Amino acid sequence: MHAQKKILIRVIQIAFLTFAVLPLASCNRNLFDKIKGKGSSSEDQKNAGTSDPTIQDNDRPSEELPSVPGYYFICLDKAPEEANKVQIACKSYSSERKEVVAVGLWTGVIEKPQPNEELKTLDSKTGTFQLTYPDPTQLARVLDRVQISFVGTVNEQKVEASNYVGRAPEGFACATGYVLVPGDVDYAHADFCVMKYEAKKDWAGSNRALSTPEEAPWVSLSQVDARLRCEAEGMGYHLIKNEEWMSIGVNVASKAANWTGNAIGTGRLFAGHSDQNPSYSCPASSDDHLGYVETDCTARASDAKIEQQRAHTLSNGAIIWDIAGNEEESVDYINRDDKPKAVLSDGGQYPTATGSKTTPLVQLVPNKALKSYWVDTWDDKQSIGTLYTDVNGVGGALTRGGSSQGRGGLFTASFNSEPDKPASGGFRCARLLIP
Ligand SMILES: [Ca+2]
Ligand SMILES: [Ca+2]
Repeated sequence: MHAQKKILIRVIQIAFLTFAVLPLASCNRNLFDKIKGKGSSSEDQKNAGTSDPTIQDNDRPSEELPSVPGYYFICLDKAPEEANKVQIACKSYSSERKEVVAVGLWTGVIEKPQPNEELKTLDSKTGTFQLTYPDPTQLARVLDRVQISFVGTVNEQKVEASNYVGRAPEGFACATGYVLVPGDVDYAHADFCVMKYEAKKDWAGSNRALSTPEEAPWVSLSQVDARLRCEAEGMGYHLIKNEEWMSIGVNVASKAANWTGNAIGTGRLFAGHSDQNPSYSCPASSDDHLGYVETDCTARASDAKIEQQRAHTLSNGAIIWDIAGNEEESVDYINRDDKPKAVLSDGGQYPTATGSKTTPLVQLVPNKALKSYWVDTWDDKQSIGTLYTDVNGVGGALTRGGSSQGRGGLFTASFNSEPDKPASGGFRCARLLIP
């Protein structure tokens, strides 16, 4: 058996050496080293100004993400179903970051072999691999040591490429005001940075979109203008995409600490400030423990309605504010003519909604088939949020999350805004870590 393993690894190594594009392989780490450089270290965060909480102009990230012409691949590790196994799933993208279908041979090796490591190809069509470790404690950062190569065709073009690691390196810190979100193999498929708070206008006159706890959210920008404000922040910055929103959502919902009963599915998922008390949106607090407002915008540590908690915790420990309530938020997604259908007489509950060809329901809310912890009958009773769609041909710009007025829940979705007209809520910017 042991000899067979050795032979298998040798075969994979030969395949790799035959097809790999080694310069691209070393590109991964250079890329992240470069990203780590500016606006991300704790030193930078200290220098960001203690007296003035706004981000200074010279803190604007100046590094440029390398452009990769043609096609590339991003690989992520999946949460293991068994403690000593990790699966790695790769997706192929065009340089415009559009997902594309790759047809060909995927091969994988472990860069720094360890005793008893085995990289098994589960599906060479989709680029899915599995590693088995006798000792689960060896699993940490395994993705960094895996190199996967691809030779085949994408859109009928011959392609040879290696993978980008979709996980940020250990110790990576996002720019001031942003938090790191673990990518999800079913959605964003790579780690990314996102504003910790709803975007705030820089009243000092720069017109920049800032992520600070102070001030009320910047509202009433159209989706088009929100997109421009985010892109003006620098290379890689953009209005949050729906798949990034979903990556946050499935991560938050999978954490017991975000449920009022402190167990997944027990009680309610924190619904944010959405009870009309007060009946307007509020600034956040620099103290993550003060996640409640009542009567006015004074930040409080508790509330009779425990589900009104505004601060959600991600699996990496990062805290993100107001994703479920306060102001609904524009995301970079439009579906005007083929909307999913909500049963409005049922309050837009997800279990009675139906997806469309363009927007399957799973793009708005997870299901059991996708995430084993999910229960498909969950609805507003669990405060997961609700769906609002108008007739086709009207609006179509997607907003997510509830507002101080109601519809609380981080999976709340509405397709009613016109892309170029002022949206009723605010917005949030995100940043790609990889091209
Ligand atoms: Ca309240
Ligand atoms: Ca919000």
